[in-house]
Amino acid sequence: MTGTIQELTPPGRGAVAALRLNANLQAVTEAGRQADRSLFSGNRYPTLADLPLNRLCYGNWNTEGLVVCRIAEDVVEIYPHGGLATVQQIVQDLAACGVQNRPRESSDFHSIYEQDVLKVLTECLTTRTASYVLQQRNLARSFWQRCQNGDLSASELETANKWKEFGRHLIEPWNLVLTGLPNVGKSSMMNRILGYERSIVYDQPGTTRDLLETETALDGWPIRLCDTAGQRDQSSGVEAAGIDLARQKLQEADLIVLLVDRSIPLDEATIKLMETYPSAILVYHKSDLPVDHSWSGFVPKQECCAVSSKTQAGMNDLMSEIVARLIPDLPTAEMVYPISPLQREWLRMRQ
Ligand SMILES: Nc1nc2c(ncn2[C@@H]2O[C@H](COP(=O)(O)OP(=O)(O)OP(=O)(O)O)[C@@H](O)[C@H]2O)c(=O)[nH]1
Ligand SMILES: [Mg+2]
Repeated sequence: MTGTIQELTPPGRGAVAALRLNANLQAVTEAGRQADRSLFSGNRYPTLADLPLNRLCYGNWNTEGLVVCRIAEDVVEIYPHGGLATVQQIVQDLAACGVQNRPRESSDFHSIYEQDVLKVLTECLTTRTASYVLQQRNLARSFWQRCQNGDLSASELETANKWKEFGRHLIEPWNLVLTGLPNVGKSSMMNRILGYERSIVYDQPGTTRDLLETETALDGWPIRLCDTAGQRDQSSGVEAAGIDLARQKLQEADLIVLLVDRSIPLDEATIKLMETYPSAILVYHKSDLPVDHSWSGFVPKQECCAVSSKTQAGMNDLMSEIVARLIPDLPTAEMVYPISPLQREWLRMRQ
């Protein structure tokens, strides 16, 4: 039995996938019966061999609903939903019938480039980041071709390197980690930023034990927000393990938000935290409560925002500050920079 099956859509997430089967459909159907594989079965047209020409036909492949269209005597296009498992199942079932998997057309630079960018596009989490990927798709093709040939100027290389991290974050969220002593309101702030109750809030210290990560978007930028166990030295068991995890997470953070509660006396543990994270955004939390007198005259090193998760006062300013710190600058419309691991590798080879 000869014949080929080819994936037409690039790998990655998508609503619909497309595959093209090129084979004698009668022979494939017969081979399917012998191999005990349930290939296509339609409501009106029971097997692939029964399909009429140029008509979209609904049916099932195993248990998955899909659409097929016979576009020539020996050619059927198959449109399952875009999950990887279904596509693999179709390819495997046909392989069991002797149909070969033909690689995607990817031999020339343009199709490699196009597939790579389309994969990035399917991984974008927001329309804002997708608009940057689309801009690069049209702008950067000749740039990357010249990069292959070693024809980039020093200033082009410099620009590409400068915006490399920005390009990476178009599909990888920035890591934002909340920290502070127990009970300062980290979980309350997490819920306020997200707009729903993700994290347990309770009036006793030591409530959050594990890391709680959730993806969200601020101003159209993808952010992985992490709530952590409150840091205190006299802890043991599960709580101490949670604090260890929190400290590791803080090392990987792109930005730390350090919360302090000025309604209670300023103590050594709070001062130590402020010294440990000098580049954090410092949040004077629970700003709806009166400030304890021990804070008078205290001037921290960090930028600070007064915020109340209870009344939401200061919340918008804090969100703007987070975005300004993570993305202080934007590339202009004519700048080219890498947006995928493959493009970063192309750039690395030219350094
Ligand atoms: N007045 C006031 N109370 C708040 C505010 N934010 C949180 N709280 C209260 O502070 C207490 C602790 O809040 P959490 O959000 O659980 O604090 P946490 O920092 O996550 O605590 P741990 O997980 O134990 O480290 C709760 O009783 C909250 O209702 C605020 O802005 N103003
Ligand atoms: Mg908590």
